Amino acid sequence: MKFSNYKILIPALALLAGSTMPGCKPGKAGSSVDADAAQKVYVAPGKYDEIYTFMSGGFSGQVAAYGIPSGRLLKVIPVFSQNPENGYGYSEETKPMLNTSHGFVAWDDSHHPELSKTNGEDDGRWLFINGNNTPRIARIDLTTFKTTEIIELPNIGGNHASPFCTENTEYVVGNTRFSQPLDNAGNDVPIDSYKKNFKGAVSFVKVDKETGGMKLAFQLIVPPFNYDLAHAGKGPSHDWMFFTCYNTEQANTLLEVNASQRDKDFVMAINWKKAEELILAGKGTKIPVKYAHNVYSDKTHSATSTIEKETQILDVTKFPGLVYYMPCPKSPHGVDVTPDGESIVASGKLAAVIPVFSYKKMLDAIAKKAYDGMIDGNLPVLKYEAVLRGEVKKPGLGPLHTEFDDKGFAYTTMFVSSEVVKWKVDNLEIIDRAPVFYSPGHLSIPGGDSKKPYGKYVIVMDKITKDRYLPTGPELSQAAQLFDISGNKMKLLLDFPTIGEPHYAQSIPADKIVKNQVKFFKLAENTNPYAVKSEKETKVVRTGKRVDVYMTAMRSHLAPDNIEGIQVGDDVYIHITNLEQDWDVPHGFAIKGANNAELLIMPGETSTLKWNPYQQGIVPFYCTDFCSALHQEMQGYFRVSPAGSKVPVKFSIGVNPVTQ
Ligand code: K7E
Ligand code: CUA
Repeated sequence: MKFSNYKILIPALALLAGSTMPGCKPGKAGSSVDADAAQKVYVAPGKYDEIYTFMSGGFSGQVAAYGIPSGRLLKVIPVFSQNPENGYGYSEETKPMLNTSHGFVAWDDSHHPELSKTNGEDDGRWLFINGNNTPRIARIDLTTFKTTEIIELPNIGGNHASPFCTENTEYVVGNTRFSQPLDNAGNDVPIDSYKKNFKGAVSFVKVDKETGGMKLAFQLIVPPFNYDLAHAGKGPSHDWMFFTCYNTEQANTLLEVNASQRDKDFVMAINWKKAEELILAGKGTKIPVKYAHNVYSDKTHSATSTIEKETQILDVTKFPGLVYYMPCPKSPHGVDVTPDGESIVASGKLAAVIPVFSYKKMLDAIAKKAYDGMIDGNLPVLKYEAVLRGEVKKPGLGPLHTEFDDKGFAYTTMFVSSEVVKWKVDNLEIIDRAPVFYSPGHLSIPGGDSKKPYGKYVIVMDKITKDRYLPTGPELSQAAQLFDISGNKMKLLLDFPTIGEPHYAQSIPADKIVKNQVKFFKLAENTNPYAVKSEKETKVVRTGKRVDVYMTAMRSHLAPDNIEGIQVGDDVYIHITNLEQDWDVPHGFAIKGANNAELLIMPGETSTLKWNPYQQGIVPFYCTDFCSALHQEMQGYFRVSPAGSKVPVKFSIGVNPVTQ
């Protein structure tokens, strides 16, 4: 979301909210930082941070892991974008991770990291994240910090309301931002036939309890609104999932104006348990689709990509009791469920209040049929007053997202008035507001969307940072701001720039992750077909125009390091096994002039670089990671001869090969 989208809205908002613009564009924060702030974020050299924060990279397509409270960047985890830094999406083993029904798509826009949950609590096993542009959900294994699975979602456009976990990670769920005709339903239609031909589809991806493996279980076909965000119920509301909808006007052009007409849009409530039962009872309809399912193995150290051909759908208009709509002012964005699962908070970007819906009242309204009309004939709209627990009054301008602490408070970001507002969940009274710099999107409290928030900090992610950091030309970084929320008043502690544009982040106490870390891969368990387990096994094999180089890396040499008999026009596959069996000893590999990135090979892993030599000559290669005192010696040469040359294939290390 870019600030420019809001330029037109600001006058409208000012009208809506009266003239009060609390906290709008305050001056520098210098004076509002306490003297002990530095001490609170100082993590001494050699000490660990208390919290991991996983921040989406937005248009970088990746995830960044930070330590909190220091704000130190620990790692960029490549997910949807190729990453030349370690060869993700460049090596033969990882290329299949970025395969889709559209072919190789080496970029995406990632917004919402979601930690896996057990009993509504973050369990530190996996991190899911959405690809917004070419709809996908990825799973990162938090024992290795590697992306190990990506599943594409058919029938949708803009996988934005995604991926949100149910209470025990039974499903990760995603919904469409850009409704569209279903993939195979004769979709060459006029765009202005939107209301008739376009649909939304909610994807329920089943997650295996043991392995985390994902499977597209079913999709619910829903009215063609723009579905923006979601959260699952928990505790009493376990069976339900809540989605914000905007563009309930069903406009297909100039949404800036045409999707801001109605006073209220909706929160859509789906009884996913009931949908699951219907599917199990065989009520789903199988339809042909095409989507990729990519899985990475830590044993073969490679990914496979399978194109799946079918999904099951349920048209919600045919099954009463599945879907209800709660009216929500106005163009709602975030929807968040309180830790007790009793209240649903929806933030209307253009609304002057924050409505808080009651789950109990929703059930009552359903039982009493307190309806305010129907959508598509038989999808009930519940009466606003019947489902409302109350409104947070005068919260500020442009409420977007809410998280919760462990003491009964909620924290909501205000995009337009650039502040975080703290309010009490039980009586909806505002008790504090803090300026942020500037235009916050999401915020993250450790465990803040779970049943058991850890509290202590809130990290607010800001879109605009002009005047906050040393300038870097026209493009300035986005930022995160860390607040101490242990006391009554929020206290700003720290600012730090981020990777890409962070939308959401999730944060978790470090001990839930540290104890499960994989330090290296066991060589004995490496089943990559091109692995070699010792230098003795290294070889170079020509098969027609294909040459396979089976190479090893070990401090401080690559074996073999003199290779001849390569020819112009060959497809050369260099398979490198890192023989090290120790923590933190990767080796790198790069070839002069190769139209590819380097590889970074973890201990015990095998990784393959494809190279097409196009001219004759001597071509050096080397290790790119300063791995030992003799790292600079870790190098070698290829000899490339003309196509059809008589130079035989030869490889060696430690001797000068005889030239013929
Ligand atoms: Cu508010 Cu994509 Cu979750 Cu950005 S979204 S901020
Ligand atoms: Cu291996 Cu440098």
